[in-house]
Amino acid sequence: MDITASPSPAGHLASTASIRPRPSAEMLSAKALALRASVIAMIKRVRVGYLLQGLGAADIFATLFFSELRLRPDDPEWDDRDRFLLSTAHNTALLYSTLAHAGYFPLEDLETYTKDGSALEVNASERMGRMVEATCGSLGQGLSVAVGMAMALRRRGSGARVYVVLGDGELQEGQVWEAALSAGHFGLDNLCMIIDRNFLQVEGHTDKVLHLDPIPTKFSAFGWHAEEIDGNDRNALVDVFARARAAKHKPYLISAVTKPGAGIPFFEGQMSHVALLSHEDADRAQAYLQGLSR
Ligand SMILES: Cc1ncc(C[n+]2csc(CCOP(=O)(O)OP(=O)(O)O)c2C)c(N)n1
Repeated sequence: MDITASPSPAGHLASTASIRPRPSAEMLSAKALALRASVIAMIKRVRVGYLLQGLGAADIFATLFFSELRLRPDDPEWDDRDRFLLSTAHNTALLYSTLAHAGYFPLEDLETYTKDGSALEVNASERMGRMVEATCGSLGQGLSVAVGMAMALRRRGSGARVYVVLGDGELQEGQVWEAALSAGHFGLDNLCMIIDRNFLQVEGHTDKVLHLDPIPTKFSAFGWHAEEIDGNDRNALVDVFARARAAKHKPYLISAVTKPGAGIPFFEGQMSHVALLSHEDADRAQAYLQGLSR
């Protein structure tokens, strides 16, 4: 699991991660299924929340946390851990499910989601401890934090990498583009940004609010490696993270096109930023997932 790093001749960090075998498709499929089941159980309890985004981004989170990120859940403060930031901070049914399934805290704690006194707030905050590297949620700030972390890690010769997930609507914040310019300028090849490209924001479809395409072309022009992939295709995600890890001299942008509600056919394609989940629909979804896990 450990990584070491040494400066490359070009002065950029070459992170020589210990070679890890490709994760099995079955393992990642089981993790994604488990995350979706936890998201539904959590939103079922509170009846309303970030259900569609949680299901939509489950394959990204499964691939990141169970294949890509170098972490030590039993030692969250490990200096050379990869840093993970959820810039929108609100997709927390999914984030907390992922952290619990990764072993950061007991699965039973998910039952305290949004309850008074629980650290599992609707918006993730540093009250969670190191699992939440920075309190984000004022949209547009996460990439700036990630750029600062990537620069600091590079300066001290760490091979750790920084991963930041942004919502696509978040790209409408000007601060994102200032940070993108800096990351390109400083050639931060230890930085990987994933856009959850679900075309969904509070006011409706992103194209109706402020047209965003072509996202990769825009980031390429800012000095990034950039590509768009199917964010619900775990094989494609494993591959793109490998390309990002190997890429040099530029930060890496992955526009991951996801389906809101992915994995539950009767939710897929619904476009509600905060979804109401009836007990009947929750039961149906749970029965559907149980059928898949048999
Ligand atoms: C600066 C700022 N403005 C407004 C909000 C309120 N807000 C929370 S989530 C959200 C929409 C975000 O859309 P997107 O990034 O696409 O996330 P998704 O809907 O896909 O989860 C808004 C406007 C905020 N948190 N911060």
